[in-house]
Amino acid sequence: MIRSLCLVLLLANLGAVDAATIVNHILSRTHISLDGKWNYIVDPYDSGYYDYRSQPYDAVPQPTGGYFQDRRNVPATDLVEYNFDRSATLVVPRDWNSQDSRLFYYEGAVWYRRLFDYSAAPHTRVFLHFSAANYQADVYLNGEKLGRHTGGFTPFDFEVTGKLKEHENSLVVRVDNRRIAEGVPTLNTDWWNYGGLTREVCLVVVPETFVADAVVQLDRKNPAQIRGTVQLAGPQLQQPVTVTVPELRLSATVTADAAGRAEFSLPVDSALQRWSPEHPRTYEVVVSCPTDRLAERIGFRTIEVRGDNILLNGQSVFLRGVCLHEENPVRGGRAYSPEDARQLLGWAKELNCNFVRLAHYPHNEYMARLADEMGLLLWEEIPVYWTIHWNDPSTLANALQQLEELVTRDRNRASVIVWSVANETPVSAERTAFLRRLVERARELDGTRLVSAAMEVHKDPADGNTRIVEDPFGAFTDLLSFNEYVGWYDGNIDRIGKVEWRLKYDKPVVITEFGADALQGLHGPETARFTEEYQAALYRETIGMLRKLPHFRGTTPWILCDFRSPKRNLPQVQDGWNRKGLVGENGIKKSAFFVLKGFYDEMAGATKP
Ligand code: GCB
Repeated sequence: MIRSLCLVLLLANLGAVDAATIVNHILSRTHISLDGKWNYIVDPYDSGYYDYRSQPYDAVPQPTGGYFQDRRNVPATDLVEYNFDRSATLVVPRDWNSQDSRLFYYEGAVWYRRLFDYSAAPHTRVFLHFSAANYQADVYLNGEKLGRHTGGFTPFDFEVTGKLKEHENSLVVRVDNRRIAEGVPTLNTDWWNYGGLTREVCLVVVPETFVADAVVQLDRKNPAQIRGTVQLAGPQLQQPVTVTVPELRLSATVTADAAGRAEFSLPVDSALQRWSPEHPRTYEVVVSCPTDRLAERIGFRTIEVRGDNILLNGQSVFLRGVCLHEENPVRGGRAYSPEDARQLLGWAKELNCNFVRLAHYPHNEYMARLADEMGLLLWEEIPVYWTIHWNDPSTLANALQQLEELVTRDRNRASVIVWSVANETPVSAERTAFLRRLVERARELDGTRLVSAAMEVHKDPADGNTRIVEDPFGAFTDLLSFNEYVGWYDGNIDRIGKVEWRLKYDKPVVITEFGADALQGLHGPETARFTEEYQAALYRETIGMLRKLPHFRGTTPWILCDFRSPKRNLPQVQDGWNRKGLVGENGIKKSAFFVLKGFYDEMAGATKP
């Protein structure tokens, strides 16, 4: 579905994105794929972007150079020092690091170029859609700059109606993955900074007036009705809009207002089967108007917090979770495909999870769609990670933009129950104000889900065994969710049994990380770091401790699979990998996998630990 123009103008006002309109839910639309082999030029000195006085070539009306021009068949008399036609190719979608060994550690600019034909159909509009590009993308079509997008994990697009030729359109994208201090994330993270066109690129063709967005949910306050909004875009806005759920014989027709917006509600009765991990039932929902039709499968459920309980469809649920990075450890590189999603979520299912934390940034759209189908609840997050620039308005604007792009993409997914706005951020008034703005925005965009963040634990200076969670930001979240590393960064395993917890808030407690590094196949005594035995013992002890923790309602241990991190340099053990996975880089499960599975098998029958 394609988002409304007004939202885009709002984004433009934030100064974070130039995109003309956002195409969303492309998987439910007919689209023309531009995936496959793209020619590429590695440009570490930005020679294709700046002239020798460091002025961008694309900033003046008569550019004198720049790779975006894609000069081809150049006469021998002309001086042109690049040639896409003679350059090698990279596959899109995929990160560049795992396709060309010279690019393994590369952080900088790479120019991508794709040629394609297009036959325009009358009375249609065309959007060029990117499912993600890390981190900044400058996009040019036939020598014209379409715009720039900042943020590595969310979709964006540009309207290209009237700009396409029948033959050999030249699409050039400069992708720059340099880490920047004021970015989201900032310079320092514990994951690999994969660069490139990491997700699909396509053309989406829609009618002149089209369904730009449709939000369809079970009403949180009154679950006897499905409620939603439809947004039309185009010249004929005041049209009738019909929403139907054919399997339930539900239908409502409303007329969109002058701004193209329509609100609807559908009464539901006992025939509606609620979506849940045990019964992941979805229904086809069709949104149509005289000029357009859109259909997608949507599940209906409620999620809320009452006291220290998390209620799914009004029933208490214990979250048997695990964290995931968007990485395929066995093949190497960013996960990007439905098959990758199936492998990762399949392991989570084997653990007997009903919940997955997609850390630390928005994962590809297949994850949430497959989670809907497989019956996994999701925690989705934006990369407000560690110590970003809390006082920089452009950092906040960028974080808000990434949040909007994520929420707008996934708010019809029944699997998603939590929007997380941050991970392990240091307490300060500026930080709390920044995060509160994100919470407010998440609630404005979607009033039906929980909002939280992974917070930190502090030590009681007066008592070496007491750990405190008192972050003032906890007053604004629905869950008391925090990461703890007692037994790994905080003492040895023997400390775990001695720890006393002081939690400031009476909210459902979800431990969003605990864990220990272990090299798959490295064995030794339980006291020896990096052995499978140490990791398994830490899991056993931690589970014992958590069972006694007041308000304990779920956990997502760190992490399902080993993942690459340039911070992890211990030879013969880490070699550039964070080894806290329950599954090794070879796809083999470590002992701790089975310890956690044992706990989850037991919890699957219970609602309280
Ligand atoms: C954390 C971070 C996570 C790291 C993990 C670790 O607290 O949230 O991103 O990878 O610890 O392994 O240290």
